[in-house]
Amino acid sequence: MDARHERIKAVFDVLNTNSNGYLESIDLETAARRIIRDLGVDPGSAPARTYLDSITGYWTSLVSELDQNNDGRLSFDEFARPHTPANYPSAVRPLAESLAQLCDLDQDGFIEHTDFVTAALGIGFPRAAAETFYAELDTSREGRIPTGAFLTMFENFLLAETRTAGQTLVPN
Ligand SMILES: [Ca+2]
Ligand SMILES: [Ca+2]
Ligand SMILES: [Ca+2]
Repeated sequence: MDARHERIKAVFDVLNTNSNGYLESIDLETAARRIIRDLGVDPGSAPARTYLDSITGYWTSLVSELDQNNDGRLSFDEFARPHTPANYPSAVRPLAESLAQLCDLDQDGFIEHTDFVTAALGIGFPRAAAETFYAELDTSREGRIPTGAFLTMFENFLLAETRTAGQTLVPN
């Protein structure tokens, strides 16, 4: 497995909270609701609703293109395929943008350290890996990263062929 697929597998494994070998809509929704709760965002607020809608859109897009046996769930091989440069703008970028908006609680254009780590923990990553990931991104050591850098990270994480920020999320 190359570095990119290792990262995608790490995401797949933490999102597959019931460890049944398949990603299902409930896995993504559970993680999304955990992130919203842990960030202390009102679930009825606009950023929370936009984020949940983007999760639904992301899932619908994945399943409609990839669920070849129509069982409503995705194996890792099915899940990994749409994360390509051609599919990213329509299938994945809206999710990245809504997550950035959600995590920028005070809407100042930056994602603060604590909010980034909270979101990473909500997805299901271990704290140590989340902290290392954050330190890789906060190159100016300000304790916050611009949302634009967050979006670049998200794209690189899923698309870069080589090792990139966030490789520490891959378990040894
Ligand atoms: Ca599952
Ligand atoms: Ca399937
Ligand atoms: Ca902020």
